[in-house]
Amino acid sequence: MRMLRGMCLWLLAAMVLAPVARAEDGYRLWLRYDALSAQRAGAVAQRAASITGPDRPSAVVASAISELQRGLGGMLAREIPAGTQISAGTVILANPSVQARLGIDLPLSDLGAEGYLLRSMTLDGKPVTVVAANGDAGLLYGAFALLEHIQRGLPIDEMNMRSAPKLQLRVLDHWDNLDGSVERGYAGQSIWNWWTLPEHVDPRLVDYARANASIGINGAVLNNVNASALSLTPRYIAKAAAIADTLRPWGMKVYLSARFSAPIELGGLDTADPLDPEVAAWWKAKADEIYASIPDFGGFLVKANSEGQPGPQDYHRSHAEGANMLAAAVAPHGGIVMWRAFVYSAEDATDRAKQAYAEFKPLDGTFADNVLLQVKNGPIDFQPREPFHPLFGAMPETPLMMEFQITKEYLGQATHLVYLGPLWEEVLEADTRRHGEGATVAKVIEGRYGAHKLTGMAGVANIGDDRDWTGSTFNQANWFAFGRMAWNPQSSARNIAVEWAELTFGPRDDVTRTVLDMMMTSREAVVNYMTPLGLAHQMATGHHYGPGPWVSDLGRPEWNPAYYNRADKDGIGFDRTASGSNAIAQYAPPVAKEFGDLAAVPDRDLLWFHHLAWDYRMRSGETLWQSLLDHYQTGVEQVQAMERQWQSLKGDIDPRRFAKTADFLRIQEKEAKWWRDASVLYWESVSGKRAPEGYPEPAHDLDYYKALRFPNAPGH
Ligand code: BDP
Repeated sequence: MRMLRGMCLWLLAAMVLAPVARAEDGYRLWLRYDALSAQRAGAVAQRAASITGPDRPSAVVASAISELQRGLGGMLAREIPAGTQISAGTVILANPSVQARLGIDLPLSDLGAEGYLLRSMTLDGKPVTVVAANGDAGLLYGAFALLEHIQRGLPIDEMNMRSAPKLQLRVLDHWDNLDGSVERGYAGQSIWNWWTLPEHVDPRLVDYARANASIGINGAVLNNVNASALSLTPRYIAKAAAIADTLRPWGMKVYLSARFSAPIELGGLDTADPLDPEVAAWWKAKADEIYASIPDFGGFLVKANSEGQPGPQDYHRSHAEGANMLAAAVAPHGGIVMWRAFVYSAEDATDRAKQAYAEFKPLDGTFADNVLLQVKNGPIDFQPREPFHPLFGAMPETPLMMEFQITKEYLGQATHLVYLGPLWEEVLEADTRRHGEGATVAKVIEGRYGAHKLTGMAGVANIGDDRDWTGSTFNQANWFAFGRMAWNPQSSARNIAVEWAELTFGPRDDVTRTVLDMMMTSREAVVNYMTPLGLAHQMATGHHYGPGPWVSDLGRPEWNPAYYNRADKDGIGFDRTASGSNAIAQYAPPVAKEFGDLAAVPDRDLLWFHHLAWDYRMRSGETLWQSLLDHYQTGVEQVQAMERQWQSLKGDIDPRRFAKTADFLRIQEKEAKWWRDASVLYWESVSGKRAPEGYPEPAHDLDYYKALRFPNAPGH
């Protein structure tokens, strides 16, 4: 007993004396700013230990200063003074007038308003670090770049870096509903505390804005594309304005998804016809009202005539007529409209993959100057793999904005570890062949081929009120990578993964190598165990979580996995060549030729474009059947390898983040097997083929998998 008491006292003393390490729960994302080693801190302090900047810092510059104080303060474990003094180790935030005052003249002409330059210099014999930019946002982004550089352990005494965004609008689309739920959200509830806004703004929103600013994101659409008209009422405009006030000092604008029928629902009109003068006037007044509360309101995002949403076609008007009417309402205030190209119709029996192109291509050149067409990366819907959307490159007179999905609706949602960088890179690197060779999707969205001015990228956010924001540590990498790709669509997914890993787990080569390897395999793994060889949309109904290749009884044909796999006794795959839906004809001729030719089409897109016999001989010499089986099994093995790799980091990663990832990888392994077994059983049942001896035995029979239901799956 005495001994026990002695031990307790000792424990208590140890707890009081030793600072209790803060549990690493992922909240800090990649902005961790942990204390550096004494040696490193000493070196950093010689270049970055105090701050000065413009005489009267704007709110955005004040954010840059506060972030430098927070970041350097954490890493150097001391207070970081900010003032007018320049001494050895001052970080100088230099806009053109600060430069003029100090007699420095760094070349800023190609940096635009948001680009920055970082330079180690000596001023009056004092070593300093200059963050130079034309505008406040550039100073903010430069401050974050400096902090990142230090966090990654890179030398700071010979810095000479410059960077400017290649796209103007770098926007998160939140599919958040006003009741706090998030469509396709797997990280908890919405971070917008709609109910208590505007009086109470959750301080978490500042951290949200910081995180976005750190990766160059400059806008957020606050509400779901399946929009409620309520978000346009005075009550909700006031709430949005409070959010805008919170995000503005971090260089971010807010946007709203607009419900096209709002003039009826809110305005009491009996039509929402875009050519009706009363309708146009209603929207104009609505825009004026919004701008009175949010002077820098970004504009509207619109999902129209898609999946039951109202739109101009309800009045036999075109998408352009609808978009242009809204564009006219926001134009006097400098606002824009992001009009989504994600449309397919219930009445139209055409291959769904063809419908958006068919709808929008003829409208090229008819949109107002302040409209961007927001196009999903592939022609169907955020699948683990799709070929690039044929609209890219096909509408030279219209600014096309990329829409990626950061939340992993069809890729295992929050639990599966899938780094999306390689998926996005694959699309951005794809050569549209529309403007000669090398006209990649990246260059198309950078606006290289048209006279239009606007450029942008949107990412459907994976953020919720979970403590770690995104439901898992590795999902944070997708938010991070989106920001990087939106800043520069020609970024390398691998480099981004390295940056993220170093910031997230600390710059340790062995850890980074392992994490990088896991990340770079993860996307191919999910393709292998869910939808190999160009299959798509095999997910079960509604929640889109597990496998459902057998589903064929839904209200609309193109909602059914069976519509996409077309599997029967004779073969599998969707014929999109000239003998089938001829969707390939929507691509530039050299691309169409490649996709249409069995000798040229990449294996990864094979069944997207071709319907083939189960015994079709692949280039590898295997039959298609054998190849499919191999891919499913490879996917499972890749997940198992990720698990082993992660376990090898035990002790190198803080316990909480380690354990959660380990648990999630176990779930992923179990579910990868589920995908393999359910899919293979179903293909066996339609083809009459059997997996060879030695192939993993499924844990259950097909009926078992068919009977699984998940009424409470999140995000649905
Ligand atoms: C699909 C989602 C659905 C979205 C739709 C969209 O399943 O929840 O509303 O896309 O992008 O992927 O509008």
